[in-house]
Amino acid sequence: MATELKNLSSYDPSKTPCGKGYKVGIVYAEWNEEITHALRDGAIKTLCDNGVNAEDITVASVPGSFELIFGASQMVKSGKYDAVIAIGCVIRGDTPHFDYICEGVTAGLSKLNVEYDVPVIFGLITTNTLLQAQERSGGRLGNKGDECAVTALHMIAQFKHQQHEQQ
Ligand code: DLZ
Repeated sequence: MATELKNLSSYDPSKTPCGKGYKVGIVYAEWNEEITHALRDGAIKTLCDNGVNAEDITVASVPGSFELIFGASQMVKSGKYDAVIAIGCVIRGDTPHFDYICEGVTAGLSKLNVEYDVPVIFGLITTNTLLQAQERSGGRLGNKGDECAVTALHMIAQFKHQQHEQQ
């Protein structure tokens, strides 16, 4: 994430689609909850600030980031949502576990994006330190949850109608 150059919370509201009537699923991991709860709350606030009704947002938790794949998959397959935001935080430790989780989640969420017609937004923070994660979850570099929410709105606005026309 080249976020030293871009605050994750900065977006132009005048260029952000209104989310009225959009249905959004959010799945977040409880691992590193200090970070993921802040990301989740940022995403919810930004969706609501841009017109999404609170009752049109469904939130589910999973134990760790690896389970985001299953959680997002269930939401996508339910057919209830126009977009799904997957939120997690993986902090590098002393073992290669970090790499396996990051690669697994990235591949799993990517597969969903290719195989289904519901955009899955990548809200996984992958950092070397807790401080770097804090900086990206409401700290110095903004909140990646905000960025995910705005991305979801753009993806829905861009593709929802096209899909309905194809059906
Ligand atoms: C096991 C593990 C480790 C070491 N680190 C993290 C992490 O930094 N962030 C995270 O979201 N989850 C971590 N996990 C848990 C895995 O994602 C997963 O929940 C377990 O391996 C069980 O499948």
